[in-house]
Amino acid sequence: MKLSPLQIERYKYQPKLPAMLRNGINEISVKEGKETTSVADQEKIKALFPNTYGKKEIVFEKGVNTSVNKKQIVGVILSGGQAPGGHNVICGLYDALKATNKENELYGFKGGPSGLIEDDYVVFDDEFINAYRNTGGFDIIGSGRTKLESEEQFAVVAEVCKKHGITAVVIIGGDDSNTNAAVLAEYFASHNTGVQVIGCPKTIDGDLKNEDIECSFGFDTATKTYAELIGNIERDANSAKKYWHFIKVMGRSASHVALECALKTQPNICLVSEEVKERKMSLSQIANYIADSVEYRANHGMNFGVAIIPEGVVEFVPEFSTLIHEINELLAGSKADAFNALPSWADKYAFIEKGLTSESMSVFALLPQGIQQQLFLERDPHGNVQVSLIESEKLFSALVKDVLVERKKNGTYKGKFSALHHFFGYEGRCAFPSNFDADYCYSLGYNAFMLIQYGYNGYLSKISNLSKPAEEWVAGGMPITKMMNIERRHGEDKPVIRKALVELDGKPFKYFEAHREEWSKETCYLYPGAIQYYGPREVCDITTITLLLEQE
Ligand code: FBP
Repeated sequence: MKLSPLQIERYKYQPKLPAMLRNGINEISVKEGKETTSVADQEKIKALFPNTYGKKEIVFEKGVNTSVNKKQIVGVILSGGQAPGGHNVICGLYDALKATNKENELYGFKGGPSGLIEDDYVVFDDEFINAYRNTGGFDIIGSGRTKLESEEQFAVVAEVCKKHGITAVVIIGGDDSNTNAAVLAEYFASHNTGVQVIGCPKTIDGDLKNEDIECSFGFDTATKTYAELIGNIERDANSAKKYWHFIKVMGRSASHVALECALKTQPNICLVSEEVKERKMSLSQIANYIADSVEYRANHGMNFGVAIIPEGVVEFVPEFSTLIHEINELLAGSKADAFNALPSWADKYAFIEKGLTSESMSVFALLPQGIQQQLFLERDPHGNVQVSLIESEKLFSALVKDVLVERKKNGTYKGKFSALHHFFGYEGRCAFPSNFDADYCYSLGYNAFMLIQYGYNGYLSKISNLSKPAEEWVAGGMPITKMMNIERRHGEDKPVIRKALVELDGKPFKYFEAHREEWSKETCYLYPGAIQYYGPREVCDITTITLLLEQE
């Protein structure tokens, strides 16, 4: 197989572990802390997790390894969307497992959680693992979005584990996957299977974080990749001085990715979905807000700019969510067939006009025709509008254009507005992990094995103090139940890890808020450039501005 020069070099990179994991397996001891309680709904969570609730938080430290040396056979799965560093979690897990006992084995279940149900696996060896060290992607075993959540599935997984003598399962995933990891851990404990479950926090969206988990892996590399591209576009905009660039960035729901990219590149505009919701902003308020920047800059000779739009923003616009809800109702069940049978868009439009409330119809009428059609044509298997497919970068540029046409008529705006559109998502999910993610992920995997070795079940691998150099990181584990509360999901009360949205009183947003007016008027662009893997620490190893601000 032909390899790129960077890939060859990255194979040689030795990820950095926290100091307490560096002295060799025989010198890793465990220190137990206080018993834990869940962040909310303690009695309910305790009742749902009688065997795994309330366990102690732990940290590792230098000392004599007192774990029982039995043969371990560990299964690992990757769950959900790709995130840079996933391969290194598996490499760290493998290295710790083999360093502890050469007889230990690591099974990789293929294609995500479904691999565990279908018993589709590979057994890793050195050659296999070495080909994936410090590389991006999840192609080592693939990933998937099947949810492991029912008793029937758990029973099948228990059988698969029994068949191979598996002693522990490591689930690398986001908030939902780790919620399910906790439920599986409880199932295994209550059925005396002896199988342990350990989770690892993954997602480029950055929304799996809380007082214990400082950040999910992949967020650092993905935002660095997008910020490089946004910075390049800013420089192009500032060179050509003739385009407004509307750039949508991934983040299914939370705006952490958009906010971090804004902190790194200082664009003219960055929408933050959580603020849109808090301030109950309408589409036209948002369009006017962006148009104010376009107008000011045009009046000062700058007919160019850059606006970052978070992927999930439209769902946070109250009037837009109402519209989506009404459309879902309008086409529920067999009504969709009647709609689809209508011959032309004009007929369909008349059908829509009859079915929507006048408030929603006026929102619908504002939308460009392409977006209107998207709302009705691209629907998921349950018939619901697929909000994530809405091209919100095009939506907002079209709405801004309409506002500017009006302002031109009034004589307040005299500039030229020419918009270009971009969507940065998949570009960042499989990049070579930054040094931070390579180190963090390797540590998460290595640490996950130490949790297994010391017999913990239902824990999340926890590495903290992440804004400091890796040697100062702290390795340990936290019971997943500590992060849970009860939320209403699909009409039922469920124990879940709370998704972390951008906090409007948090330091990252506050910093952005304090500077955005200046950024919207002046050209304050920052050009972060490409991720650097070799060179001074302050260029290569520093993590996100979000984390630095949160921990300053
Ligand atoms: P995870 O939450 O599973 O990590 O995935 C996040 C994400 O990358 C979002 O940013 C994006 O909206 C979504 O996945 C895309 O999903 P898909 O890979 O199914 O297209």
